[in-house]
Amino acid sequence: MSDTPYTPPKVWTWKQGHGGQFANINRPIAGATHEKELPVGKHPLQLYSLGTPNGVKVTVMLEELLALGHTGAEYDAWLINIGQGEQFGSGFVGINPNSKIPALLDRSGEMPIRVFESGAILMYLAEKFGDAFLPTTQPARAETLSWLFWQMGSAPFVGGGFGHFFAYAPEKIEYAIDRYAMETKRQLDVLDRRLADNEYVAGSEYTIADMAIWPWYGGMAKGWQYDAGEFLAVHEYKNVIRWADQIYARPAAKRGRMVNRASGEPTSQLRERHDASDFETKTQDKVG
Ligand SMILES: N[C@@H](CCC(=O)N[C@@H](CS)C(=O)NCC(=O)O)C(=O)O
Repeated sequence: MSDTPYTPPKVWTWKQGHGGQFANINRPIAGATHEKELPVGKHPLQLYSLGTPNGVKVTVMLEELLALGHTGAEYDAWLINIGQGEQFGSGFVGINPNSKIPALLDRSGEMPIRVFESGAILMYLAEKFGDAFLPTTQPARAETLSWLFWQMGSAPFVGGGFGHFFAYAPEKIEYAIDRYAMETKRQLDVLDRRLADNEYVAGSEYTIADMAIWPWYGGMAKGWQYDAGEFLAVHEYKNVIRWADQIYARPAAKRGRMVNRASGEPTSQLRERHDASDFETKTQDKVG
């Protein structure tokens, strides 16, 4: 932190340790920092993740698929501690060269298939299980994919923009907080208007678009993220709150939100999930 205004040098250089709360993980270079194989469990699907909004999208989908009776969606969810740099281990980089959770390895076929980027994982799983939660007719399919991609393009302004400068940056910069609070509220309003006339984001059906959007914008509207509910006056987004509550009432969404969760109420944290019974026996209050 400094009182003198910053003048960018001609060429940017990496000042290690400058990343505030993320100083130990932020780096300008891709690739692995260390050799580490990933563990493999007994199920066809291996998920390497953490219970952040991007991770929760996938665990909600997997739990919903299982609830529908797709036994092929049984999965092992392994915890990747991004604060400790586990996303830079060689095994993880092998399935996601971008070093970010979530990453999925499908071992059900002859050759393992890797999938990274939460939106791609949701589409992959929907297609694998006969277009589950992905409407097959138009315009519902186009709406689902439009809103799914809207989420993927928009949420970085919320997380990397608003959340970062409001909650994590080493100093509070009014310009940055202002810019991203404005954009976050605009996005919440986009969603609120859509949900005024539609039960779910893509229309009358619950889809992978809801699963992608709910952990981010549902979480914001419920005041679960960045302790920013009052600051952003989230009570204004009544339709988003109605929809968020409706999804949270789904047992599979509740379970999905617990998987790979490493903070909050111990009863809500199932750090790793290797069996459906783990929800009853392995939450942090029971094993911690
Ligand atoms: N667009 C990616 C974003 C994933 C992402 O940002 N993951 C964060 C956690 S929510 C992460 O792994 N961060 C670790 C890092 O930046 O080193 C997706 O949707 O899968």
